[in-house]
Amino acid sequence: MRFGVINEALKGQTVCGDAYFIKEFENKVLIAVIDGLGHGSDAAVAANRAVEYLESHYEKSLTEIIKGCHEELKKTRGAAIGLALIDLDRSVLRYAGVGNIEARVRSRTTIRPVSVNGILGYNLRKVKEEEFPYNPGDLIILHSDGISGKFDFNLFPPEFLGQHPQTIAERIAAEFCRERDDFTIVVARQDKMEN
Ligand SMILES: [Mn+2]
Repeated sequence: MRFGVINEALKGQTVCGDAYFIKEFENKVLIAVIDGLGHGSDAAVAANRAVEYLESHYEKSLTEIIKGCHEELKKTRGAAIGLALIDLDRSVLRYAGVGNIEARVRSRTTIRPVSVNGILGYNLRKVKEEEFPYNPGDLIILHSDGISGKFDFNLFPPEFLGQHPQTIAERIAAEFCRERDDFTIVVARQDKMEN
C-alpha cells in the first residue's frame, strides 16, 4: 500500500492540532485521522493522546479503539476521529468515525462512509462501524475538516487519480484547504502489482 500525507498547522501556529496514524500489520492496514478540537497546543495534546492510544491498541476492533480513545481523551479538549481498516485477506474495508472527519473511497462504485456526531472525550453516544467491499487499486482518503468537504473524485481526471498518493494528497490539499484551520489528508492505494 502506498500512502500520501499532508498534515499542516494553521498559518501562524507552531503546532498542528490534527494528527494521523498509519499501521500495517497482519495483512491489514489501519489509517486514522484525528482532529483535536480547535487548534494550537491544547488541540495537539488531544490528538496526540489518541495517537498514543492507537500505537498500543491498533489490533483492537474499531469500536473498541473509539471507546478506548473516548476514555483516554476525557481530560483533554476532545477530538474527532476517523478510522479505516483495510483487511487485505477478507477484501473488506471497515470504517468508524466520530465528528468531522470525512472518508472517501473510490472503488468500483463511490463509497462514502459516515462518521457519527460526537466528540471523543466529551460526547460519545454510539459508535457505528460499517463494512464495504475492498478491491486492490481502490483509492482511500481520510481528511479533517481543514479540507473542504466539497472535494469530489469527479472533479479530477481519472489519470490524475492514478498518480502516487502523495501527489494526490498535495493537489487536494492545495485546492481544497480552508486556510482557517489545521488540515490533514491521508491518501492510500494498493497498486495492483504490489503485494
Ligand atoms: Mn479542524
